[in-house]
This record gives sequence, C-alpha cells and structure tokens, in this order.
Amino acid sequence: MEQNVTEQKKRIFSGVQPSGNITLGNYLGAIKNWVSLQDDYECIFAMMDLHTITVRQTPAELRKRTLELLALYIACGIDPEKCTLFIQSHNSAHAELAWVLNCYTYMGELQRMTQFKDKSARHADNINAGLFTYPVLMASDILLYQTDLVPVGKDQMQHIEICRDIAQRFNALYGDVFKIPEGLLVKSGAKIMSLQEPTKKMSKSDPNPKSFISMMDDFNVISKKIKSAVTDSEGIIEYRPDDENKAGINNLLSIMAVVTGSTPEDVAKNFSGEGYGTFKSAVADAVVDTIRPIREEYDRLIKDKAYLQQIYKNGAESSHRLAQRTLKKVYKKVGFIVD
Ligand code: ATP
Ligand code: LTN
Repeated sequence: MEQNVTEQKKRIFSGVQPSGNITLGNYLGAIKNWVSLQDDYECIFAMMDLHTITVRQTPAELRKRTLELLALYIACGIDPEKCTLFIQSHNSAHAELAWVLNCYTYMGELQRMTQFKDKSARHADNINAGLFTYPVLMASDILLYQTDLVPVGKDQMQHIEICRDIAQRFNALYGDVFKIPEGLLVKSGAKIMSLQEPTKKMSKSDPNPKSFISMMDDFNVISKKIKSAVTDSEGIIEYRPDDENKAGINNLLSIMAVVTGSTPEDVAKNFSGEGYGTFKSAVADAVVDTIRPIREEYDRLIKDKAYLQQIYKNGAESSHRLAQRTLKKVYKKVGFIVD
C-alpha cells in the first residue's frame, strides 16, 4: 500500500555542482526550495561532479567539496530518509546516456546557450567540448529518471528548454521513451544578484569573493560583505525591479524578503525613510540568522564521514537501479544489443 502511494508521487530531480563554496544564491534559488518539496514529491538530488570538470578543478578540492555539498544539503534540511542523494559520477548511466543524446543534439542549439557563451568568455583558454555539450549531460541527468519537475534557479531555464527539445525529438523518432520534464522556479529568490555588480547573478565561481555570500563564510565576513554591497547614490529605499540604477537595493530587498518570508515591496515599506546603513545592517542580521542553524548542523555532519559515505553509497545504488530502466530502453531503441 505504502509503495503505491510513493509510486503515485511526481518525481523531482535537481542538483548543484560542487564547483565552489555554495552561495546564498544557490541556497535561496535552489536548495531551500527542495526542502519544501520533499514531502510531496519523490525527490532525487545529486552532487553534479561530472559537470564541474568542464572548468578546471583542483582534484583534492573537488573531492572535498563534493562531500561538503552533501553535508550542506542535509544541513539545509534535505532528509536522506525521504530523498535519494548521490554523487553523479557514481552512476555511469549519466555519461552513457549523454553520449547517446549528443548524437541527437545539434551544434546550432548548443551554440545558443547563454551559459556556454558566458563561460567560454570567462575561460577563453579552455573552451572544451565538455563545456559545449554541458546541457546534454544535464538533459541526461533529468531524463534518466523520468523526471516530472526540475526545481532550479532562473539561469537554468534555458537548459530545461533544450532538455525538453532533445526528449521530444527522441520520442518523435522512437516512441514514448522519455517523460517531458518541466522546470520549477521559486516565486522569489530565483535570481540573487552579485553584491558588487548587481546586474549580474551571484555566482560561486566569481573571482571576486566580495560579490557573493558563501554559506561557509564567517558571520562577520557575511555582515561586512552585505554592508559593502554596491547600491546607488539616491538614498531612497524603494523596490523598482525595472530600474537598473536600483539593482543593488532591489537585490538587498529581495534577499531580505526571502529570508524573512515577506515581499520586497513590504520590506521597502518597512524601511522607507531609513538610511542605507541601517537597512544593510538589518539585512546582514537576517541573513546571518538564516545561515547560523544551517552552519551548526553542517559543522556536526561534516565530521561524520562514515554517515555521509553510507548515504552516498545507498544513493548510488538506488539511482543506478532507477536509471538503468531508462538507459536499457534507450539502448534497445537505438539498436544496441541489450540482453
Ligand atoms: P557556477 O558559478 O560554478 O556556474 P553557480 O553558483 O551558478 O555556479 P550552479 O551549481 O550552477 O551555481 O547552480 C546550482 C543551483 O543554484 C541552480 O539551480 C541555479 O539555478 C541556482 N542558482 C545559482 N546561482 C543563483 C542565484 N544567483 N540566484 C538564484 N539561484 C541561483
Ligand atoms: N547545470 C545545473 C546543475 C545541474 C542540474 C542538473 C540541475 C546539472 N545537472 C540536472 C538540475 C538538473 C546548474 O545549476 N548549474
């Protein structure tokens, strides 16, 4: 009976790359949202290590960060009893399906991807084929699990679109092999901006550490970063999402709104007439209050390597079982000998 209930639940897949210290943007735009979904959906969350090597990584650091990311997922409230948590490279089906789907994806489609254009501009000395086909690996991650919904930040919606296109193309050729997934955006916090260049998204691989808040930063560093966030010279606290000059204040209002469960408009009302200094201090305090309990839990978990290992090992096994069903189907359809 219980099994029946689980089978009826819609399935969710998502992940974050262990490519740097997780930022407040990653938390508010992605992970926080996952926590609220885990009771109503069958959830699979992964540490996307295969994706990270599209940009050069230091091997020892990548290993360390992958485990830290798992501990952080759990510290943020993801329950390993309810969700499948695994490391992408532990399940070879991801790379296998990606190869097949590469042969069903056009160069022209990939050339249009904003993330590819951004990252190849930032890493001009290493524009590798993996960076180019990154969205195909991401499509494979999603399609392997017959995923219904993919909760991500706004910047990833273009990748969800191409995933749907690839799946539809494949289905048109071979019948209903893949479920067509949908992206799921958070209502607020879907795009937290850089504290130094508030028209750009906050990114964990930004070379300027003052531009992002890491979930691992010291609390006084977090405060300092918020207090030195770029704003404007107007000195008026108002939420004007379409006014680029207000990008810094809009961003702080949005952050304050998500961490306090309010709206940017209401926060602006509460602080109207106040100076930027007072407002920034309040935002800093609210952000620290949000991060503090997560960090305490994280500090406890990261010491328990055996526990973390047991979780990712179980996750590898269950994800492998689920993924093989789709991979076998795909192999059969394209003409590989399966049994
Ligand atoms: P990188 O800088 O290495 O590209 P990133 O910080 O952009 O990394 P990802 O690992 O690519 O983070 O993204 C993980 C998740 O966090 C995705 O769902 C993404 O949409 C979300 N996310 C990333 N940055 C932000 C942001 N600034 N605001 C809201 N959500 C974000
Ligand atoms: N590209 C994603 C990380 C990612 C992902 C996925 C997210 C890789 N594969 C599958 C959702 C589903 C990013 O957030 N940068």
